[in-house]
Amino acid sequence: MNKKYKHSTVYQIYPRSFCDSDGDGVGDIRGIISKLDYLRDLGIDVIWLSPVYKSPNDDNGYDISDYKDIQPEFGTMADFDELLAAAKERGISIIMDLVINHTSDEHEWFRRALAGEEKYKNYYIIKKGKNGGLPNNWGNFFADCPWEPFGDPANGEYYLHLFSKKQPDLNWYNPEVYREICDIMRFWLDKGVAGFRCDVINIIHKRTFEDGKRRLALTGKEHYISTEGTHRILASLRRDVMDNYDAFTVGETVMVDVPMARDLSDESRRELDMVFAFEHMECDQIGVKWFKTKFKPRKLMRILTKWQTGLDWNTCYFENHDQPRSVTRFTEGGEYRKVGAKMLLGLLFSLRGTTFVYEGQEIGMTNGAFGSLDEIMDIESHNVDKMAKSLGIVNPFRWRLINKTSRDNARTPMQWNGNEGAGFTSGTPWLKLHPNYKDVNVERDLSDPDGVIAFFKRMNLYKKSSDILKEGSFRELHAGKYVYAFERELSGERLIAVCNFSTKKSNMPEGIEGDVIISNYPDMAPSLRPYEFRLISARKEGKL
Ligand code: ISL
Repeated sequence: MNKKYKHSTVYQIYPRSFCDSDGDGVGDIRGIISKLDYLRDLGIDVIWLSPVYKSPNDDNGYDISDYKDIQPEFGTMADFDELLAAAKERGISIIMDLVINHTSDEHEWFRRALAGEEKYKNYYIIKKGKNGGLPNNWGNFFADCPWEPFGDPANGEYYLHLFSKKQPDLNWYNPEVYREICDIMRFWLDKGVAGFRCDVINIIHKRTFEDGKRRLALTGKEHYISTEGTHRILASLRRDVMDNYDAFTVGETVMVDVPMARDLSDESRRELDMVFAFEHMECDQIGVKWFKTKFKPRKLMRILTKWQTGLDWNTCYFENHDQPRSVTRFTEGGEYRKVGAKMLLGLLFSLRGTTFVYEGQEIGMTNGAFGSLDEIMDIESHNVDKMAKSLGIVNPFRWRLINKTSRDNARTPMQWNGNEGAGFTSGTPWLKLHPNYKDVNVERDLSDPDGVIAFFKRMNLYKKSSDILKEGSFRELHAGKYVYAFERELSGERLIAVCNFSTKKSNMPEGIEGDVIISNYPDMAPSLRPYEFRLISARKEGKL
């Protein structure tokens, strides 16, 4: 584990939606530079920058056409260098998004492959169809078919794309691909970036291309989730590249269980520093991620406890650019939005692990307010609509499904102030602003001593100053229908976090005594109020 970043607070920026400096409706690098003081004041140590590389934007930058250039709508390489330097001046490091499972089909490698250059054909996974059909029966992450004819369909060749058809998967069996990626990583590390968030990193190596076991979604996944091949590649990348820069890596690892996550981040294996697991993000879904069901707090508590006790070190996060907003998912929102957002932040900062927050979470931004699919830009949502339609699901139902789960819920422009454009842009935003920006915005929240940001800062500062929160062990004390309580302990000193996931009052679990150090209510009461959070310094003699 890279100790330098272990206790950092990491803030994810989705550049398209963060701040637009030139009025084209799309966030950009100069916009980010203009907000660095704000991030420093929040106590942010590291920025995770979602992709800013050149891209045709089929998947908002996760389809890269040039890994060593900047997307023109985000600015120039000079802007990027300035951002890096300006962040450094403020003590903020930057990690880049490393997307190496696939490139864009507009990347030069894929173009040259299509033009018939064998060398580049071997950069991708191109297979002959079987018996007049597809090469295998695999599923696709974006509700599509993962095989697309490669060049002239008459040739009967297909390329694999586990995401959009404009995102062909790279062939990690080819040592040339490995060398190219090492070169790209060195390019950014030489500039001074601190490391990488590695996109879907545990699926890069496919063990075989045989048919998979039939499933509702992602048939074939057993052939590529966390394979030994991926472990080998990660260990090599660490040895050949990361170690020379003391770089930090956090892997986005999909569909991992605790043992898999442990193997990917275990210190002795020297692969990734830490991983993002998803089980807690699935606590309100039935099977496939596109079917959300009613949130049951106890399920979230069980999963959190399982991971807190199962791994020595976790990434703690409730939001990112792929997930609906936590305050909408895990609280009733509305009149409880502010107190609920604070409760979730209190919980997040009290867990053992590195804290990751997503832009807007610090003011309790909510899911977008979209009226129909026309207002949604995300390719995944459009594919889900097509798939649901082909299954005969009629429209009010399709829309209900998509509206709840769309990744665009997290991608609405950042709400900086109550002026037209929300301080995000002077032009027309690329994605519909949430109309609640007049109430929910940074300027207004900052001017409120009881605002979400003020609470964020308190928790963030407290965690940085508390060895118990930083290094203490984790023990669940109570996981009821609504109330979650756990203890963090270090050398006999104990802190207890208590959360009420209800709009109603709840009793404090028995046996918890001590002084409240931080709470999201201004005063004390015998029972827990709606969405109340308390961080308690436990009396040493207290029985638990
Ligand atoms: O979106 C998801 C959950 O709703 C995930 O299934 C997601 O597709 C998966 O976690 C992979 O995400 C990453 O790779 C994708 C990209 O679209 C996502 O934005 C990125 O975070 C392909 O590069």
